Amino acid sequence: MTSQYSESDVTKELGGVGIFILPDAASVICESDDTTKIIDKIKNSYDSGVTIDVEKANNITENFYKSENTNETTIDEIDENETSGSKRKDKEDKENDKIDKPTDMGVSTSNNDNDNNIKNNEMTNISGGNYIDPENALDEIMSNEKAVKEKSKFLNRKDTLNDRHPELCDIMFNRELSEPQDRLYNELNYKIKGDITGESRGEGKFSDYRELFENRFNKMFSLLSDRVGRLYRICDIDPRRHGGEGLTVAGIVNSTFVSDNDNYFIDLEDPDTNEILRVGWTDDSIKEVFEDIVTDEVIAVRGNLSEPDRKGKDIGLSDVIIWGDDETRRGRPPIMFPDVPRKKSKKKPSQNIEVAMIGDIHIGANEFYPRYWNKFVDWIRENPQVRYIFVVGDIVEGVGVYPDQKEELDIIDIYDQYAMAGRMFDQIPDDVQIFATVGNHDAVRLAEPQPTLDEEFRKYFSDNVEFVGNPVNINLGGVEFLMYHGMSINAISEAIPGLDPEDPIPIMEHMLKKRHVAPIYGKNVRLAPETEDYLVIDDPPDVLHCGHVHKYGQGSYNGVKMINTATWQGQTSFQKSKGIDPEVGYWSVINLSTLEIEKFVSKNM
Ligand code: D5M
Ligand code: FE
Ligand code: ZN
Repeated sequence: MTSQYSESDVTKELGGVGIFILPDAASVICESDDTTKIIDKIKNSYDSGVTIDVEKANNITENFYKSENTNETTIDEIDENETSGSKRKDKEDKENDKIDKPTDMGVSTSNNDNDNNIKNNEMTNISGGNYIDPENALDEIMSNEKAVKEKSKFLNRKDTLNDRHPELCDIMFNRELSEPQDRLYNELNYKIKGDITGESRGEGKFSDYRELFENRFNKMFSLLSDRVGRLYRICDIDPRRHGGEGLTVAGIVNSTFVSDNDNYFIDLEDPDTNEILRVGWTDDSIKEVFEDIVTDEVIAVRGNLSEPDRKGKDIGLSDVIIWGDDETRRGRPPIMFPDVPRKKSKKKPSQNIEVAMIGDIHIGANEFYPRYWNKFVDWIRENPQVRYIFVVGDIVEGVGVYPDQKEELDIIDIYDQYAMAGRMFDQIPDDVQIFATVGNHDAVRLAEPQPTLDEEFRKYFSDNVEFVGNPVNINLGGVEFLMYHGMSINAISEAIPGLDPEDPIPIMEHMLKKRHVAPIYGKNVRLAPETEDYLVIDDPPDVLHCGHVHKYGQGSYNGVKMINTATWQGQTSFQKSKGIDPEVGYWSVINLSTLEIEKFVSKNM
């Protein structure tokens, strides 16, 4: 009987559970009568989800081909080198480091710390080995002491971090920790909403973008309608019937421009028909609010529709223009953003439970500050009123996020970065619940909304860590948090005069006014073509928590508290070239009963 499996089936099967196998070995397995059994056996001997370094996979694969007595692999040498070379390396050493990118088979990036490793493409001497029955070879591999040792090394990646990153581990884990205090209050009920994780529906087609913008428009139209009596869509306007009338119309901002005569114009678009309606102002008084408008957002404008100056059946929207009003009437300005209403106070928890907020930890970066982190851990352990921690993404520094990033990496393996994060979070008492979202440095898609980390990274964290997508709404005992990493902050600050990413709060205020965390499509923000716009702020939160710009900020707008939690990473050379001067080692604490916020700074502790 010949196997119905092909080589690529085998690599896919095993790659799917994180086990790397070279095509040559796959073909040997395929030659067996009982391919399925062999695959199962391999899967079962490595717990599902275990990832094996390319280097280790090579060792195993090599064993498929060789009888016991030919050319032993270099595991011993590797171990030796890993231990002796385990000091934190200096810059020159780092230049020799190689970062293996994960392959599409789900293979781990390997920590190729030395040149003795057998590399993927450098498998030699295969044909020189004695071919043996694959099933026997497999038994042999699985009983091979060294292979078992290697396996346990991966299962215990967290425990073996000391070997690979001794200096960092020494600072954070080899120190006397204070006894954690019993937490003062019981847990609260919580509810997570607006998380794309597991809900992604877009298929990446262009038509999905149409659906995304229709959905955005519909959500905003309904928010704006609440504040305006009769609100028109552009496609509802008939120039012959409505010419000369005063009306309020909502549309997506296609573009804005100021004419040579200093008139202000907005081209509004209907998402269904793509029809454009031009709105203009001749008076300077509109300038300030006009400058706050960005492309792709949804606004409403009020004015008078002109009479078309020709007659005929083919009269369309391009024959008319709305001349906008200059004045606010009955509390309604001539240009309206969906905005958040002034908050009425809602029922809050009566106990003084506190939530700590942090972000942009950038574990794995040279510039990460472990001693500042220790201050935070100690403070949490010693403050029993804190029951929750929110983490706003960029948990790790990641790998390959920008050109030449590896020069600035202390931990060059993404799995080790998350394993380190897991160890660090383990020092937070179990009864402190952590909610963590992701940012542009984390190992998830860059396009927003971002789903949360896969299990292959989440497995390094204890049960008190709940991973969520970006953005996300978390209702904690009646208090609504909106966590959004903040990738759009740069784009918004570039689009609106007078804003500066070093001062994130006024920018976050625009998110609230626009009821959207990333209103501009393009620039440095990638939007995923989902069929629903998860980035719309459906319900105004009590607290908007962002990060990304590595600057601390705290403020309030119409009763919504805004926090930007700075970073745990010092200035990188990239940031230096851009003139970004980060604030390192900050956390905010909010009291759920009073919504009062306090700022803490590690270096002052
Ligand atoms: O972002 C850290 C800081 O660097 C933040 O101020 C944004 C800025 N940044 C990040 N990427 C870019 C690009 N591509 N251009 C300009 N400025 C950028 P972090 O996400 O931690 O790298
Ligand atoms: Fe960051
Ligand atoms: Zn970021």
